Amino acid sequence: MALPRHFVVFILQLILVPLAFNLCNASHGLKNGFYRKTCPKVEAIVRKKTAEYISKAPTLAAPLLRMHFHDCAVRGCDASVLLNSTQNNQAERDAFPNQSLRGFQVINGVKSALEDKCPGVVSCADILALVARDVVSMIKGPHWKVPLGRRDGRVSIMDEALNLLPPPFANISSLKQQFASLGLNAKDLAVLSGGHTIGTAHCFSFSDRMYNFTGQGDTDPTMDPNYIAHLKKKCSPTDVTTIVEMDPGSFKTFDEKYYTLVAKRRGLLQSDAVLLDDIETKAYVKQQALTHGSTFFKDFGKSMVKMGKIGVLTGHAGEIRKHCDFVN
Ligand code: HEM
Ligand SMILES: *[C@@H]1O[C@H](CO)[C@@H](O)[C@H](O)[C@H]1NC(C)=O
Ligand SMILES: *[C@@H]1O[C@H](CO)[C@@H](O)[C@H](O)[C@H]1NC(C)=O
Ligand SMILES: *[C@@H]1O[C@H](CO)[C@@H](O)[C@H](O)[C@H]1NC(C)=O
Ligand SMILES: CC(=O)N[C@H]1CO[C@H](CO)[C@@H](O)[C@@H]1O
Repeated sequence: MALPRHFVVFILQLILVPLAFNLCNASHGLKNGFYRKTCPKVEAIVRKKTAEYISKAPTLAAPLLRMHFHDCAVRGCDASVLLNSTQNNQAERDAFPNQSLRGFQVINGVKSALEDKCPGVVSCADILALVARDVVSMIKGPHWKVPLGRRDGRVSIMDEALNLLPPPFANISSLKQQFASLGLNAKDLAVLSGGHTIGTAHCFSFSDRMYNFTGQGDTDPTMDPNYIAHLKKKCSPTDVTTIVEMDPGSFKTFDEKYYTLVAKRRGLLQSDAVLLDDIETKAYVKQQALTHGSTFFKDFGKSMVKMGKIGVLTGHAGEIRKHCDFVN
């Protein structure tokens, strides 16, 4: 007896739709232990190689954390930030906000160590996520589990980095909006800005706050005037080379002091200061300042995992680059 045709179709749908859905899901998700069979020692190799660099040059920790953010904010976490410009294309890393990115040699060093042990297996995008985690934990910050399985993109466009990376003078509404478009909420913004507890900024990233805030030769009224006086001694109005510690005194240590500074109106960038302009981000800053960062480390790991999932390529999308500076 033949089954009615629509019944067969219905049964097939019952079987195929969930199957297709599962396949889709599997190819969209990152997971812990992604390389368990293909490169079981991946995390140990990354950590060892990264430690070699950081022990010689501890200040590389900051730009390596920042590099993962700059990667994820443009085209998702697909290592597009690492691609070199070519004759026909200016890549993200040549955009103005990338001028001060450093540490590309660390990523390439880690990549070649991995290519020795498991050639063609571990993506540059996963390396960026692991290195960012490792450098933070090496300078006394939190440690978190990094879900893996990202693949590398083939496209990198300078203008996208110019348009998508938040400028240091961004106000709170545009910061919230930019983060929201990445799937990150106001709390993530307050938490991830805490990355500015390490590293340095060039004078030009905040000189308008000291010398020409509204174009009238004035200063930013939201900044502690004593701090402005202090910064003016370090930075002349036209200085393009000097760098200043973002968290003076502990810029090489991942701690919670960033929030104490911002709460005291001593956040270095305008984008730090404006966290006090929104109820939610202000509450977070005040709370961490008051409680000596009671939840900051845990929050940071959580928000970094969330950031690390932005727009990832998985499954058969993209490729596993052989060299992080170039598409295959
Ligand atoms: C909220 C929006 C953000 C803005 C507007 C911003 C802007 C900046 C700017 C202008 C600098 C200084 C660059 C220079 O003058 O050399 C900087 C440095 C840095 N940023 Fe951000 N950033 C933001 C978010 C983040 C996030 C989410 C992270 C990581 C979780 C991060 C990590 C860093 C680090 C570690 C440095 C120091 C780099 C070094 O020492 O070379 N930033 N950021
Ligand atoms: C990629 O470009 C950088 C400069 O932006 C250069 O130092 C590096 O050598 C280039 N990479 C390769 C493999 O040519
Ligand atoms: C924030 O900055 C954006 C972009 O520069 C601008 O369009 C907007 O008017 C500003 N908002 C406030 C409240 O100043
Ligand atoms: C201050 O900014 C205004 C407007 O952008 C500009 O015309 C002026 O030349 C600047 N002054 C200084 C001292 O840079
Ligand atoms: C590290 C790096 O590649 N920096 C580049 C950033 O962009 C400027 C141009 O704006 C290049 O000169 C740098 O080489």
